[in-house]
Amino acid sequence: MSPFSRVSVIGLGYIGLPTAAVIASRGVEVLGVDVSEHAVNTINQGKVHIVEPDLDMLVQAAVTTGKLKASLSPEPADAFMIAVPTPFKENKSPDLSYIKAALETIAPVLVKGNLIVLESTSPVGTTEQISQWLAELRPDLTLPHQDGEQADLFIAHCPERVLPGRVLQELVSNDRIIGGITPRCAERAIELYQLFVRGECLRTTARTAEMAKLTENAFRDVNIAFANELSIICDTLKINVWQLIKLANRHPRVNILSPGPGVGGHCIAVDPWFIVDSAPEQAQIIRKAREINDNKPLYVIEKIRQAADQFKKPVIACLGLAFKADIDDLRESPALNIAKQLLSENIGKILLVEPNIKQLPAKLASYNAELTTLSQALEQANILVVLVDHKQFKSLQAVDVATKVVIDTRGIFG
Ligand code: SAJ
Repeated sequence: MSPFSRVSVIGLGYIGLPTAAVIASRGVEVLGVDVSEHAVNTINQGKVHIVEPDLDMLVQAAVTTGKLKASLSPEPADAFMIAVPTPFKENKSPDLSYIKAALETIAPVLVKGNLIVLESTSPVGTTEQISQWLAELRPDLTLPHQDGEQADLFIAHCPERVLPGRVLQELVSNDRIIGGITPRCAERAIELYQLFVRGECLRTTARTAEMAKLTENAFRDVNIAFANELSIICDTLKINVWQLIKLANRHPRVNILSPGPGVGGHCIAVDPWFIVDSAPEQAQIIRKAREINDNKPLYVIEKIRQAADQFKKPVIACLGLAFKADIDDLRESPALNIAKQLLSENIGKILLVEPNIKQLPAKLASYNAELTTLSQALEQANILVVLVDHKQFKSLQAVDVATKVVIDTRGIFG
């Protein structure tokens, strides 16, 4: 018999809600807890407040069968999964305040034998810190950082690793790294994940699990920085970077990623800073990669300024605002920031094309900007800036843009 008849998920965002719904779909009772009344009410109506393929159907089914409920306040459960944001502060040091607030919320309902799993991407040492915080919040319970395998509570880290746009498949099929403060903590967490994960559950320590997740995203960031640096070098040397990468990637041990207008989203542009913060002297390539990727949007803006200088009345169409292809997610999007900067500079008429959204975000509202269709943009613009490789843009032919100056940051025209 599974020791988990009731699971509570704290934080019902891009990770917590899909996780809660998948566990509920396995017949386990799930209580999701969130601070947002809007999120809680929406979920209890069987609807979703975030966009992710098929999530709406899964949540509706889980709520209809009564297995998934959302609430503003916690209740007792066998396991608590914490999936709250871990942003960084102004000085790029990690902000763990959401984790601390989640612990303060659940502390009163914890009982001996409970498992607490941290899913949020976190700096090394956070899981141990959770154990220390819980010791302060519940002095009547024993914790694994002090009492080891004899402790009343089990605490582990199992970092989320799903790719936005493929969350429901990857939640089930990805291997999971599960790090316990003690080996039994990890074993207990593995039992929980085996309720819904088909991939392998790999046991390690909490610190290694924390570092593994940061390493995965820093690895990708460094590789994207390499591609972005290459694109700037190739501009200088008048070489087509896309053709160059295609050729170099024919080597059996070379696999260069794609340059772009910068790195967006809530993960890759954030997590490497946690490594830099923990080991500032040693983390040299990782820091430099972050800087290179953060500077890429400025380079793109400069290219657009130079193109605009060639026209009396520049009309600049920005193709795409999302942080990557074929999603509606504008969080930390370099494309959105580039568009915002252009609007603020008054360098010409700016047309914004984003087929995946119906309304512009508030961030752009103050500029009197409007969403434009792709065909309107093609009619009106003399400069086209490809910022996202959405499928609608990839179907454009060279003849469609033959009369325009094209700044193609994603290589859709090769
Ligand atoms: N990008 C490029 N060039 C590339 C690949 C990506 O410029 O060749 C850009 C994208 O356009 C985007 C950003 O990088 O702006 C990040 O996109 P992504 O697809 O690389 O990653 P995310 O942020 O959607 O998800 C990542 C994933 N991590 C890895 O692939 C190592 C995912 O598995 C993690 O779960 C997620 O971060 C997370 O939550 O940490």
